[in-house]
Amino acid sequence: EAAETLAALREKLSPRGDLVSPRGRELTLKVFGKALSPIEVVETICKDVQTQGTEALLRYTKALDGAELMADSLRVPEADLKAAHAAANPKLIETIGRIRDNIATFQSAILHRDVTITPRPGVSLTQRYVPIPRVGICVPGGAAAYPSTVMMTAIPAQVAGVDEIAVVAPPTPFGAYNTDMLATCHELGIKEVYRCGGAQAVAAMAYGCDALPAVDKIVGPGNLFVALAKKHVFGTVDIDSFAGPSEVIVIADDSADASFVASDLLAQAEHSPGSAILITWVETLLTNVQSELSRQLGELERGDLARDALSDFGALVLARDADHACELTDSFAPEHLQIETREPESLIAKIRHSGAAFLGHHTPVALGDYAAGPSHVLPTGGTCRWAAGLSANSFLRSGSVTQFDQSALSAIAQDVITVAEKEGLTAHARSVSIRTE
Ligand code: HSO
Ligand code: ZN
Repeated sequence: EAAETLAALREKLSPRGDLVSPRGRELTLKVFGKALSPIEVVETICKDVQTQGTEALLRYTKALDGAELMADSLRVPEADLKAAHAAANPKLIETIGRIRDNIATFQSAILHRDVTITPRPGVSLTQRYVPIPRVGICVPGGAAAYPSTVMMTAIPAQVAGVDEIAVVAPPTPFGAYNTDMLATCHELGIKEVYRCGGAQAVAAMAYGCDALPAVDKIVGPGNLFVALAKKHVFGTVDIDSFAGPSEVIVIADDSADASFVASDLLAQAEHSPGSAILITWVETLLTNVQSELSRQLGELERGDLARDALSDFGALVLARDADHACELTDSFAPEHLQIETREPESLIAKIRHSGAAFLGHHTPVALGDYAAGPSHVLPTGGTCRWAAGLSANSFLRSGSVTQFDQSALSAIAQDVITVAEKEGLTAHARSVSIRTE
């Protein structure tokens, strides 16, 4: 039964581009003259921005975000970035500085370094890593402002040595008009910030237009339209991931504090949509967490959102034992995994799939969301079976460098010629024999 509940939740959490909500139907009717699915909306917007450039970007920004901007007011003036920084609470600026150090320390430590081997005399084989030149970062601006997302994407990119960073945020009070977000950009040395969001911003970054030069890779979270647009432009540019609602599985035993566990589930649920799942084999803990949830819900600012998210995407699961809990977790493959047990190290060793894991009673996911060092941009929807979270390495591209001297080439020449002749590619064979005969 536990496995079925989790499988149903997993299904429900995968982003669906073919469904139209009543609000979506109304808006698309107004903007496009007919009801379209989110996928069709995104395809139309991307095509228009690709062929009509800045004009289409501004048109959709007006129609969908209600902001009337001009080609020259799309980019936030540097004076506004400076002013937001000057007006920001000094405590926020100091905090950003400390968090930047934490993120940069971890991200620099894990950065891929060039590897060269000399398997035989006269042979040099290198895998080298070079930064992606220009990166676009999507910062959401709907229900809340996310300065943390600027830090968790831009700092890894800077550590990797990316030359240019462009930030897009929708023209809303929580987006491109949010002074904390703008102050964060300025503190991090980001100069290019654009007032646009949604599929139109993703398309503009991918195809480029007069007002927004094209980037090479687009990262960062967003709503379904942003996610679908990133998928649409993949191939023209690289993207980080196709992100759905945020998720956590908390595994807890009798050493866990029910009030801590409930606070972790609620922290995830307030993302709205956010999925929060407890797996335990201790029945009393499960009941205690349940009553803690009702108690703490009443005290939360976003309590109503969290309550809805818990009933839509939450579960309290009673497993047979610790091994069963690990098995259930592995097949769900959660974005976040929190292990609040006596020996979390022994459990994480049995779990292969999680985007990010947080061990012990003193490591809430919120610590990773804001300050620890690894990025909070993580694979959702079960994609951590094959995808990694964002890191400085996401902004590097690897390439190989090969060099042989003449005697090393002579030693391997016959192998090349044999396979080239099998393939009927005699010019290939000749380019070797001409050097060695
Ligand atoms: N938990 C989110 C990131 C976030 N939390 C931003 C708070 N602000 C996805 O990992
Ligand atoms: Zn979070």
